[in-house]
Amino acid sequence: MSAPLTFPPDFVFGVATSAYQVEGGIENDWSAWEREGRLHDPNARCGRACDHWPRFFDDVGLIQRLGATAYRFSIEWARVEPRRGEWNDEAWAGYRARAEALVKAGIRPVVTLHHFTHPSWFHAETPWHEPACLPAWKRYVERCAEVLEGLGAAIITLNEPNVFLMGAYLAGVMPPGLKDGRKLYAAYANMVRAHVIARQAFLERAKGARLELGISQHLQVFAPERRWHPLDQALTRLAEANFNHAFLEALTSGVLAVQMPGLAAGKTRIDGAAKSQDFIGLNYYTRSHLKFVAGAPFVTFRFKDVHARGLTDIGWEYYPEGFGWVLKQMKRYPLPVWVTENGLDDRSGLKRPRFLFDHWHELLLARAQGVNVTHYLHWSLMDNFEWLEAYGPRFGLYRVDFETLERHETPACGYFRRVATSRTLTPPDEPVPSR
Ligand code: IFM
Repeated sequence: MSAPLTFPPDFVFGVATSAYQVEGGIENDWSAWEREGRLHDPNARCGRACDHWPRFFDDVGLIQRLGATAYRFSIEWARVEPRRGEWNDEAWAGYRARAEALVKAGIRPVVTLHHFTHPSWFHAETPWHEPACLPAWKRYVERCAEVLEGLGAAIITLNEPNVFLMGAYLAGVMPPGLKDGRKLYAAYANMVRAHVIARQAFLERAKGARLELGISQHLQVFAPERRWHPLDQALTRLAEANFNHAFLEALTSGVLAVQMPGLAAGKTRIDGAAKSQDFIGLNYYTRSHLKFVAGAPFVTFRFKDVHARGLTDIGWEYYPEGFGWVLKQMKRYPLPVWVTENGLDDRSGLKRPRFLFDHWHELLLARAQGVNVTHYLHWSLMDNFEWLEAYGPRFGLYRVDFETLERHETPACGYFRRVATSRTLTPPDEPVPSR
């Protein structure tokens, strides 16, 4: 089937970042993690990142130049509540001013409330697996709702809770660095409750006005490493159910069901969780191949260059067809789909135009097949701090020189602008090396 090559007039093109990855100067659980030497390079530090906090108002111009009309950024809880119970009012006012500047520039704020990081006190005093997390979170999100009131911002309550929970509670590679299935399930359920609490806080402030709120879910294509092997096949089905769908199902039916044999299990009805999203926020990057290994502490997976296209620079499979596949999977949820992240690590800066073309083509194809995709937010506006990999990967439409902090257009900026403003998908003329 060939896709219509146009985006509808109300389709939203935008870009995304998260606070810790771009703002700079943040002291939180992740900066402590760095000092413990937990990144791939034990000496790597996030530090001033892109210095986006002071440069935000200039960076709005970068977003405008892309023809983008939505900017997804996050509030850093550690910046606004560095010590438990003490607000930093200047930081709150700073977030309000930044959101207002976007609105003034014709860019809709899409604000994430939790994107992997926490104040330094959080895991010791109110960790996700304890009930105490909920009042702490409630106080924080009620203030977020107050500060953003009246701006028409869309809200992402939680970014990739599935990635956070697996990384922080099973693989032990994100703070608090646990490997504990029982705590994992408790944390999973509390994060669903946290979403419900945030929704309530924003509904109260919306005073009847239309609220658009959801989570950003990381969706991967999973495939068995050995196609014929029943245990690899079973693992693939378990990953789809528990990683891709458990959270989304809970926010649809109200029941959180997790079934990860030998790791974590539970089934709980959570008050208020049913039908608690206004859109499905979807983050898509790649496919992984899973292999059952007896006695392995965690899931064994790898990225394969199945079509000989070359892996992306971070080592992930280049697999745009998977984007179409996950989009079509979303038909089971009766909501519009917002792509809240999609991108690649492109260190040459030359591969992104082709990446955009291939992924937008899949998106239009999925739309033609009945998936109501209404937004596409590219990850990322600019190169930034990539968690365990620190500053090696380059996910930005704009290249950041981390010495001078200057931002430079990559060839993808012109291509993004052309498609976002013409709403017509034509192949890029920008330099495109073979993948
Ligand atoms: O940089 C991350 C982002 O914080 C969450 N989603 C995936 C991106 C690329 O790894």
